[in-house]
Amino acid sequence: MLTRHLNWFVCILAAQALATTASAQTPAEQGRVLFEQLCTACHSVGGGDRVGPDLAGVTQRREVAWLKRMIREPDALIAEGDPVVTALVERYGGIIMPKLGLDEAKAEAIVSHLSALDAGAAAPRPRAVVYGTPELMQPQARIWQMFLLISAVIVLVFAVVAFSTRSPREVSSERAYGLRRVLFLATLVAAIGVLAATFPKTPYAAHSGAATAGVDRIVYVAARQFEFIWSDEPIASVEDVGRVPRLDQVMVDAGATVEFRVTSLDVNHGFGLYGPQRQIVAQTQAMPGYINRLRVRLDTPGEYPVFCLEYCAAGHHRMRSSLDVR
Ligand code: HEC
Ligand SMILES: [Cu+2]
Repeated sequence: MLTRHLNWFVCILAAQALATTASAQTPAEQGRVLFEQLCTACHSVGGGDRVGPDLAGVTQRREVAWLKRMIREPDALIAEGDPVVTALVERYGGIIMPKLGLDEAKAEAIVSHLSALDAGAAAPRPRAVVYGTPELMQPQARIWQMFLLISAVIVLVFAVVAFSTRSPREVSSERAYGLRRVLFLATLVAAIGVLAATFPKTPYAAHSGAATAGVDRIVYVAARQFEFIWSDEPIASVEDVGRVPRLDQVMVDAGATVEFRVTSLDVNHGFGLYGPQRQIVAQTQAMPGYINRLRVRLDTPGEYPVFCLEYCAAGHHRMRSSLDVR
């Protein structure tokens, strides 16, 4: 199991490491780009644990030499039985931090970025996202009651039919076929009617071309194992991560129509947007090589959690984010 995880991560992350070309100015700035490209999928700084530990304060709780080794060759540290790493591996569910093929200079750059964050010198930290236990609130409760009601009706119909055929009965096949024809035509008329009534309301017409009429805000979302990256500009590849400014906290005006442009940097993910009462509001797939547009008007102020809706590997349950409507 452990080696399977390891292989998995090494594969994905080796590809990401290859794609990395760091040519930023100061070591801390170079470290920031590397960190966003290679590490934020599993680590936040001050935003809570992800697949790996929250790295806020890590430069204060560990020696620099140890940190650099951990960043460069976590596999060797683990193999040596380093007590700190051994305890961490146990705490983080046996998931082993991958070796990312970084050289000394890059490891040093990342450590200087982390030190700058710990010194409070750099950009404001992303706020910790805290989720309460999801409760079965009003919308779900109503859907559940409706489901029970419809199920009861179906069971009732089956029961009536089953009991009505207990003793043999004469049935005119001509009348039965006649009834069938009537039912078929009635269903057909109803289906065409519903289609005709709702077809003009589909949002797809507005989606054709580059039309953004009626859209107040465009938000780009790039999913990857195991995070959602938000931006006001497109993020199409791992190289864009760290270069294109990220939004740590997405704020949307209540009543605004938002167009999410959703893609993935690795495997398929699901972009599931939930409302303040934890009811699902909208969802689309996040697919590598595609940009899926999702338009939603967000009327109710509150915190809208975002969860990955497609099992995407071992850290899937950690793939959560949120946006604020005010
Ligand atoms: C695939 C997920 C993953 C990625 C990517 C990853 N890490 Fe880790 N990291 C972990 C896990 C999990 C641990 C906990 C130890 C373990 O289980 O191996 C960890 C532990 C650490 C620790 C020790 C934390 C402490 O409290 O002492 C540091 C430092 C660290 N990682 C830095 C980095 C940096 C820097 C990068 C990017 C270059 C990175 N990690 C990329 C998963 C990851
Ligand atoms: Cu997932």
